[in-house]
Amino acid sequence: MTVDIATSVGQEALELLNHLGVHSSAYSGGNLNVHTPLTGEVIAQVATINADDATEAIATAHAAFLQWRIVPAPKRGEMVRLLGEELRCALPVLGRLVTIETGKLLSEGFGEVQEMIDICTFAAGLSRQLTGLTIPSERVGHRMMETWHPLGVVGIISAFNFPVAVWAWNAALALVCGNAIVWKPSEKTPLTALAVQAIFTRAAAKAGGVPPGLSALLIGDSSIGQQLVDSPLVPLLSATGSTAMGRAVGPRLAARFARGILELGGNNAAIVCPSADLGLALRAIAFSAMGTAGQRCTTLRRLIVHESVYEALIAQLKSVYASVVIGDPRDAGTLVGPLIDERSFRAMQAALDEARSGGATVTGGERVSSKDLPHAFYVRPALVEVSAQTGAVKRETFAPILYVMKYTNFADALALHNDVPQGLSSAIFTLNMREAEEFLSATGSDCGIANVNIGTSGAEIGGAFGGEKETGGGRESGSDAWKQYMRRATNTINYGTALPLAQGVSFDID
Ligand code: UN1
Repeated sequence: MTVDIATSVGQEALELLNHLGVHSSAYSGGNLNVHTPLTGEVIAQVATINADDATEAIATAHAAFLQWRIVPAPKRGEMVRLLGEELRCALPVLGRLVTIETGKLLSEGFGEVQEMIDICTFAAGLSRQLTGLTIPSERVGHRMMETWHPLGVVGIISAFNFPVAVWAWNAALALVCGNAIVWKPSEKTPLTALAVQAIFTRAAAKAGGVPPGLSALLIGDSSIGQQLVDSPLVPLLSATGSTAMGRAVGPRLAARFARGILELGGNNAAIVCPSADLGLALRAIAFSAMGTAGQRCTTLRRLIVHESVYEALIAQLKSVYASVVIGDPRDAGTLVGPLIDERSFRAMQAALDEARSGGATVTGGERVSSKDLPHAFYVRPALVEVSAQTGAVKRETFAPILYVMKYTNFADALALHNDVPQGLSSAIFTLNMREAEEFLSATGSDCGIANVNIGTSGAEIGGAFGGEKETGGGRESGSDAWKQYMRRATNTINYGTALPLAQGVSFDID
């Protein structure tokens, strides 16, 4: 099989950037080569920022924060609503640019921008609901309450695979909460970041009253990320990436008592029970395991199947894996686009070799390329049948590899499910309510996301997103994730004339 890329991807990317209002000086003649995974060619050269410029941008963002925090929250929400409106207009163009820069399917590129719009809608509504509690006081003539205040500059470090949606999760909440934002995107995806910054600038101009530098974009290497990690002007850093990155970032944040929202590696599993609707499970597994070429944090990486349905399900999966269309993600029939780069391809092959030498049976996983595209890495997704959960099965390899295991007892399946260092997303396929409820209970899945009869990926923005264990413990997006972006104050007000002390303590100076 070969992959055929007809039109010039580079030319298309430049047209999209131009359409989105990014000036050509931002993406030509710079020192950072930007490759498209569709062909592997260099499509732009972006200038990176130096340490002094980054320091200045953080200081300017702090100054902007001091003004933004006194803008009433619903007015801040109006700005975010306008950001959502700009994104709505930009959706087809920005979505296409996401596809060209990351290799995800067009519908996934559009979906990513939709996710940005959705969080803006959520945050705009939230701007009128940043509510605290009124708490009964134990003292006569006293009232207690809780208030939520803006925090400061929020640093955002994002990964290549969701280059703009994860920024939006953080940006939309941080902004309505009264904070400034400073963003270091992945070096692999600066073009979509430039486009989003241009969109933000338009929304801010429409809103009016937005202080300059409220949202800064810092394109640079990991040293720029480290500046965000270490800056005393950044009280909260939200970082998405590998567990190794989180291990480096976490202690440095802790050393200066800064907050971190860490969204790190996942090793997500699904259990398929005897009563499962196998047709539905098959579709869910296919999307979760092969979608985005296995490059989501939430990608399904382990499948734990009851022995009674194992043969039937694996046979069907094998035929789906063998026939799935791999190719140009801009084409309507394609379901699997390219891996981001050669490094990712090598990591996939290394994991498959390790599994093979451990006795696993590997179906698929080979490179699917044309002679004309030596620098693009298209692969057939791999199904790997293993008898034990060891070695590579316990690691996250950011590629479309699905390890398949058989189980006999439900308790063993649950134990296997939880016996990995990561804890992001999980799913069970069953029509048995006891199994479903146990999976969701305190003794069930140990992940931040646990689903019934849907796959592990493709979460909506309304819920809190994040996971446990080596996934880092952070929560972004919906529910009450906004609280992390604010400073909580507990207030006690004495409206009486006496001064009773709490816990009945007496301290009489007369
Ligand atoms: C990620 O891969 O970092 O739930 C985010 C999902 C998407 C977000 C993934 N909504 O798959």
